[in-house]
Amino acid sequence: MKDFHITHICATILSVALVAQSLLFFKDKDKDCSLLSCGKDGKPGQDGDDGPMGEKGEKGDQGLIGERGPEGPPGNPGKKGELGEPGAKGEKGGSPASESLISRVNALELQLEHLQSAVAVQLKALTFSRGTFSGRKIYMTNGVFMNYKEGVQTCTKAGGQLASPQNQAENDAVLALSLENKKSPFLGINDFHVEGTFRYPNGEVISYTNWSPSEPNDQQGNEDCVEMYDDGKWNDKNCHEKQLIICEFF
Ligand code: MAN
Ligand code: CA
Ligand code: CA
Repeated sequence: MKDFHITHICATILSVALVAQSLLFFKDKDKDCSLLSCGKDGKPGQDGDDGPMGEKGEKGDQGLIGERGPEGPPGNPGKKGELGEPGAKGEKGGSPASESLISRVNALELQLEHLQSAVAVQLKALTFSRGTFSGRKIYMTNGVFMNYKEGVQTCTKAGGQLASPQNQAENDAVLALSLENKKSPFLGINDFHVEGTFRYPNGEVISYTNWSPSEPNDQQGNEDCVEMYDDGKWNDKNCHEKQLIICEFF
């Protein structure tokens, strides 16, 4: 009887233990707990500390083109360009030195042409109102009347000399200017040194003459200067008279 009782107690303990074990391992299908351990949800916990910094992300897409910036300083001069194609073979000529001289002369000739036309234009403008020209000589007047000595000084001071025509063309140019001014000019000719021998202001004996008939007559022994009549002919005249002053520049 006593053995039976002990056996019954042991059997009961064993069965209780089995039931408890099965309850512990039988999980509620919705919750991560066993039927014995599931209870009511607790209060939410506090926020945890910040986690460690993540890894660097991938490079993003390229941005839009920015606005044009201010102009920069000028750059350094570029490098010398490559050598061009060789030119066609020229005609047989002299030495290389003479060839370069020829091209230089050609360039100078071109410059000379430009210069000549530029001078021609200036001459036209310069002589438009109060001047005429012949060859390289330009004749100008300031319209003032002076005696011979004053006239020589005025023209010399201006960098020229009293008009001294040395050929028909120059005589015509002086005549044209005197007719414009309607006055007879003094010429740069005198016989101060030797009576009857007329010279230019530089002392050279004159090489061209255009005397009026019966001139020079040295009237009253007192005519050592020369004027031009309105037909272009010359007359010896008293140097103290006041005549139109025409200067020549060359
Ligand atoms: C006349 C001529 C000239 C002379 C002048 C002087 O025209 O006799 O030879 O020079 O007078 O005014
Ligand atoms: Ca004289
Ligand atoms: Ca005279």
